[in-house]
This record gives sequence, structure tokens and C-alpha cells, in this order.
Amino acid sequence: DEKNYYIAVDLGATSGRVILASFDGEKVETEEIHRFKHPMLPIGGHIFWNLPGLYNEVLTGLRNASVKLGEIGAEARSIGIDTWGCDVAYFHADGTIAGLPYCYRDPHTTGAVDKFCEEMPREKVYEKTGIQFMDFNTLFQLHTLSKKNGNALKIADKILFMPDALSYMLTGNAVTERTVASTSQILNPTTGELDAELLEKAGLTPDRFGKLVNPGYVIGTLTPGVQQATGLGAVPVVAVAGHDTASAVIGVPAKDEKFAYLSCGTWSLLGVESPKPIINDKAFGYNFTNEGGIDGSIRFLKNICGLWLLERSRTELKDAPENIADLCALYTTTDIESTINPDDPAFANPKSMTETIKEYCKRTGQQVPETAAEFMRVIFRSLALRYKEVLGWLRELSPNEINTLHVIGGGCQNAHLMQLTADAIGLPVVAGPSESTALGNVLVQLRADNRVKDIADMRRVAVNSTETKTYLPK
Ligand code: LFR
Repeated sequence: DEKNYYIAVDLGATSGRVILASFDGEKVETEEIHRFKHPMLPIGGHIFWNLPGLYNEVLTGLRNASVKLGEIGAEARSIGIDTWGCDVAYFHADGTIAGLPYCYRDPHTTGAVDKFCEEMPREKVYEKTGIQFMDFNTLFQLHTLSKKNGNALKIADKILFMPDALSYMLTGNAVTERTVASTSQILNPTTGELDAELLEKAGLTPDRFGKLVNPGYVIGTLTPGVQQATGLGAVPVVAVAGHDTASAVIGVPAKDEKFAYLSCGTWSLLGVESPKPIINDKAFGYNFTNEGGIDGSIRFLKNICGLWLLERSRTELKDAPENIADLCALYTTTDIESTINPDDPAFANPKSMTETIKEYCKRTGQQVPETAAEFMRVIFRSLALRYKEVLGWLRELSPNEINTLHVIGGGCQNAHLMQLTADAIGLPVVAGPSESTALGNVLVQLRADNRVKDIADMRRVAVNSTETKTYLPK
């Protein structure tokens, strides 16, 4: 058998998956070998990620991969990990955990941008980083913690972003991969280095982080302990594009450069690829971000509160069908016209999402949704409208013409949302793959393994590996 095998670990904020991928020289095929939910843990008045629990799920996934590979009679060429951005874990010098990662939805950073900017003007922070201001960016998390004593920030030997933290636990080697570091607002996209002046405001120095590396760097191999726990051999762990959104963008099956992408999951990330950072007054005004992509490319995009609205409402709606497709299909059974601004801060982490949506509609003099069907219609139409608005801003700022919107991530399976989006923006929407993040993760491993050459080659493999569905505007 001429196939090569790779393991992709992809952790989202609500669920994680481990994927076994094969490559035959032309296309990537993937099989999900482990999927799990991981809750946020309330401890001492804050919310944290369960790092040992996550690590345990990763080990389970690797064990499953090992069994599967044993059946095939093959070995894994490498392993790559991507996760959501901004959150960090703390380690002692001996490799033990010094502190759990705060969850970016913990309210301790509410108002944190304003607090930080009392010490350095917003314009200057934007000029240095080109990153959109969001209270939970790592810079503001660290700054918030630095004002309190007795926490892990003060004592940790190493502060590592989530994908790097898990790779560290697997290999014993600490790195800071550039795509995930870029979204933190402590990396300067022009120099590619951590900004010492920003860090100093949080009482930190760059040596508290791992060595900076680019996607494709081989971090190390599985430690003997991990080999024993998983049944795998001394498999290399590759730093992929550790930020899930960066991996997702690599997996876009684009045939030319005239496209925008919408990574449609818990968040909706709408943007373009740019060869250079776009840092100017307009980008600052619209609060666009310049996150790092493959080979020094820039992901110029904006965060939109995405299917979080649906994920949270779903658990509260008494008349919601169990099956997500059935729930979404209810959209056509009602004609409520109310819309919300998905990015209103009220929706960031409300006690009740449905009550908050109702209050918003009441406050703005619109019909208040009551049924699951009505909630679906309000949410989908509001998202499509917001996509239209943000795409308009993007067109003012993007270096490229935009002829197509590529939608990737789980949300691209939502036919109603896709058609509404095509109608709203007046452009064809190309939906797929839904597992673009895992695909992008594997593509970087393929390049590290010298199976593909460059981004053009990676996109060719992405196209070969994906079935897309096109929605034309009506
Ligand atoms: C998507 C994502 C976004 C980031 C948000 C929080 O999963 O990584 O890109 O802004 O989560 O980290």
C-alpha cells in the first residue's frame, strides 16, 4: 500500500476530534477516530479548561490511531495539533502543570482592553500588532492576571498557547508556533517576534515563552512515556498552523486568489489572505485583524459571533428537535422578520442565550421569537446580514478582488444559512470542506514530510480532497 498516514488533533472550544488521515500522492482522506466534548470547569469563581482532561482525550485518540494503524500495518508519519486561539497554559521547569488555562470566555477580562490602553494608546497597540481588539486576547488576559498576586503567571517557567502546551506534554519540547502566537496580540506581524514592550506591561519577558517557530517545524518525538501509553512509536510531532483558523484557511479549496473565506463554526471568521499586513486607520476603525498564516501570509479577517448563538440557544429550547439538521430545517416554517446584531456584547457569554435574544428584540421594538423555528430564522438571517456588512468593509480594504465566498467548517453544512448568505452578499458561496481545519493541519504535515511543495500545491491537494456545493444568489 502506497499511502502515508498522519494524525491530526483538532480541538475546538466545544468539542475536539482526532483524525487519521491518509495521503496517496493526490488527495487526503480522513477518518475520525475519536471525538469528545470538553466542558469549561468552574473553579474558584473563574472558568478554566481541563488541560489534563484534554491531554487524556488526545492520548485516547492516539491510542485509537495506533490500533487502527496496526490493523492496516502502517505507521504514523507525524502528528499535528491545532486548537482555538488566545488561551495559554502554565508550566514549571520540570514539565509539570503550574496553572490551568483560563477560558477566554471568563468574565475576568471584561473591560480589559480599556484598562490596558490606559497604559498604552489603542492606536499604538494596533500599529504594533494589527490585531483586532477583543477583551480576551492573550495580551489582555496576561495583563489582567499580572495585576493579581499568587497566580501561575507569576511563577510559571513557561507560558504556552494551547496547541504548543499539548505538544510540549507529548514531546517535552516547548515552542511558540507563530500562527497561534499571532492572534494573541503580543506578536508583531512585521518583525515576526514577540513585542517586548507589550509584554512588559504584563510584567513579562519574551523568554517566558517557547522558542518561536513557523508551521512545519518538527517539535520533537513522542516521549517514551507517551509511546508506552499510546502504543505508537517515536512519532514526530509537527508544529502545524496551531491556530485552528489558520489551519482552516490553509484547507480552503480555492482555485485562484479572488476569494474571501468564511470559517463557519462557533465563531464566524470572515476575511481574505493578504501577502502583507493591512494596518491603517480604516482597518483600525473597522477593527479588522492581521493574524498569521502559512509562509508569512496574513489572515486579514474579522471575528463575528457565529453559531455560538445556535449552539447556546439549542440547549435551552424545549421544542428543539434533537437532530441538528431537523432543527435547522425549521427555519422555513416561519416568517419572523426580527434580526439581531450577533456581535452585540450581550451575546458573548450570557446566562441564557434565548432570553438575551428575546430582550434584544423587545428593546429594539421587533417581534420577540418564541419557538425553536423562530429562533432559527432570527439567528440565520442575522448572521447573513452581518456577513454582508463585514464583506462590504473587507472589499474596501482587501488587496484582491472578491468573486467567491468559500465557506469552510461545520456551518457550511447548513444549507439554509448558505443560501441566505449567497442571497445577502450577491456572490456565489462555495461550501466545503466542513473539516477544513483538519485538512489544513494535515497539509502542513505533508509539507513537513516533503510530500507537497508549496501553498499552491497544498491548495491543489485541498481541491482534490474536497467535495464542495455551490449556492448561487437568487
Ligand atoms: C476559532 C477561534 C478564533 C478565535 C477564537 C478564540 O475557534 O480560534 O479564531 O478568535 O477561537 O480563540
